[in-house]
Amino acid sequence: MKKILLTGFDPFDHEVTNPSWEAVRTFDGKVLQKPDDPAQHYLIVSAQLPCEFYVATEKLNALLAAHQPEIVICVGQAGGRADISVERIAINIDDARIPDNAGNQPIDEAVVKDGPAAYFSSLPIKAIVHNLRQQGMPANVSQTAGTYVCNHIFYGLMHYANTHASPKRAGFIHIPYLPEQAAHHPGAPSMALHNLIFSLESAVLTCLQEKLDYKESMGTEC
Ligand code: PCA
Repeated sequence: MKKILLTGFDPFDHEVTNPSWEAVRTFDGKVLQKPDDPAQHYLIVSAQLPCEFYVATEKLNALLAAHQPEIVICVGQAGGRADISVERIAINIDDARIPDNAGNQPIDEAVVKDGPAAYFSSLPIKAIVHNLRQQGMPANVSQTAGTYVCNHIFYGLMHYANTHASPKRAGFIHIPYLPEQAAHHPGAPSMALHNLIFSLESAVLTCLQEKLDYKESMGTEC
């Protein structure tokens, strides 16, 4: 059966949970049908990545080699963001504000030495956002995944996808805090776990359904 790989991260920065893994873990072993061709089945594999530079990429590369997934969506927490943020671009830079869970704090280092400056997501990012909005979920295209472990894994994923036959489609989605995390960050936005799960399933179904992305304005001014 064809496979879809979803990844989430360990908690980091004094949090006791990470919404990305809490949402992604619920998909493990689930089988989805292609919306326009229900005879085609896809098995979802969920994996948890450490919030660590380098080791997370090694672990992801091993998962990609072992499962040869058609589609990969890596998911991470973006504390302070209100929307499901579908990332457009991964950049070849690590610049850590805080040390990762292993104490690494790279500053202005390339993710991949001599790699291209950036890679674009190969997910239908605007179709994902469009469909989420249609279903009542706050969603947006994000123009930056930051310069921490999420951008690092996103760039590593896209580098692998651009140098191997699979995955055909790959990208990154940032999600807000869970309400129980936001309770400790007064004023911070959050999203309930069931809405995060609904949104990720919608994103995966959009990837299965849409061959091309939508041409719809979702850009921003500075
Ligand atoms: N968010 C961090 C790393 C792990 C996570 O869930 C980030 O945005 O880089």
